[in-house]
Amino acid sequence: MTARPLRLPALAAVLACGGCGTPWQSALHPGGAQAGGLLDLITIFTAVCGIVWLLVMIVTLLTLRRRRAGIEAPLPRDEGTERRPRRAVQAAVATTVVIIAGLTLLSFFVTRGLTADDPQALVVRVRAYQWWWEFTYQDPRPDQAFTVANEIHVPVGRPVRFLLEAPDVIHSFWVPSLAGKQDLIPGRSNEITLVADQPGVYRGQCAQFCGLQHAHMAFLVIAEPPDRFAAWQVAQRQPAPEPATDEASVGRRIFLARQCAACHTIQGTTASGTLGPDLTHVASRRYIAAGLLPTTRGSLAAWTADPQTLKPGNNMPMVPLGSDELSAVSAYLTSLR
Ligand code: HEC
Ligand SMILES: [Cu+2]
Repeated sequence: MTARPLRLPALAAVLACGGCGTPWQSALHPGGAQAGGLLDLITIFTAVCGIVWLLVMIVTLLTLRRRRAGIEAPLPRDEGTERRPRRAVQAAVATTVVIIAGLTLLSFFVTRGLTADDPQALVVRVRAYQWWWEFTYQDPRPDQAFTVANEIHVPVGRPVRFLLEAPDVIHSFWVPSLAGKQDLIPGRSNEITLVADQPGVYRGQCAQFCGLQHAHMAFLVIAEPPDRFAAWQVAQRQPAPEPATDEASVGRRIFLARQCAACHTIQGTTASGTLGPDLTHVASRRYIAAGLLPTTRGSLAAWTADPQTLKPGNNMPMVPLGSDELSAVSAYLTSLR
């Protein structure tokens, strides 16, 4: 990872405040080298093109004024009067070529730096589904790998390589404050690498229309110091905690007996479905259903009771539960920290 942003302050400082609130979600508010490099490109392209536009407008206005004042140049009659406009056109063409070549080279080198491979990188496999994200942290020791959904943690300063897959339709992985977009395409694997230079919460969003709930396909990237990241990793590798109350253990029994377990995995139980998000530590995440609702006992209960009203068309069916059952299941889900 050698992409070092110039950190051009000008445009960024003025425009970034659209993304000032947390979590960050703005290409004008970079939190890492990749997004910084792209912001430099945006700034330089905008400045250069803005200057060119201004010059063209000035020349146009001057020409119109000359016309109106009746001092329009007569049709060129001989070599002498033609020489000046010809020189001007030649100079304009040469400048255009130089500018376009310059911008092309610049964008080539900046974007090439963004994809540089790094053996130190943390590797995370991403699977985008209609309409949620599955993240599997790879590990040389397979028993250390673990899976989460819709929220990832990354260590500040260490590159993270995302291996992008899409089992259903085309999606696009985009965390504007950390990197550019990369599509996830069925039958093909793409990659994107990013580094967060500053701790913070960054919001990502599917950036390729992928069906009814495309707009509800967000995720969070939480960048934290390496020791806190390591602690998070250790906690996520643990199996689900044992229910601490009677109600929660009734909830677990219902969860395992009903269809839930066919679609969801909860490590440490017999639930090992893979059609829906891994719920082993669902209550440790800030949102459920890909950014739709903050994680509270109430929202877990509401979601379980009627996922189709909250997120119409999503792939979780309504599983009929009595109110006591619902209460027990939500108690159990809330205990999955
Ligand atoms: C047919 C498969 C299926 C069944 C059965 C099912 N779910 Fe789901 N569940 C899903 C899918 C798919 C999602 C993701 C929906 C989305 O966000 O688009 C989901 C999401 C969830 C979430 C939110 C997880 C997160 O991290 O966003 C919870 C909680 C949940 N289900 C609980 C349950 C419970 C409890 C039951 C049983 C009463 C159940 N599910 C039954 C497929 C299923
Ligand atoms: Cu999508």
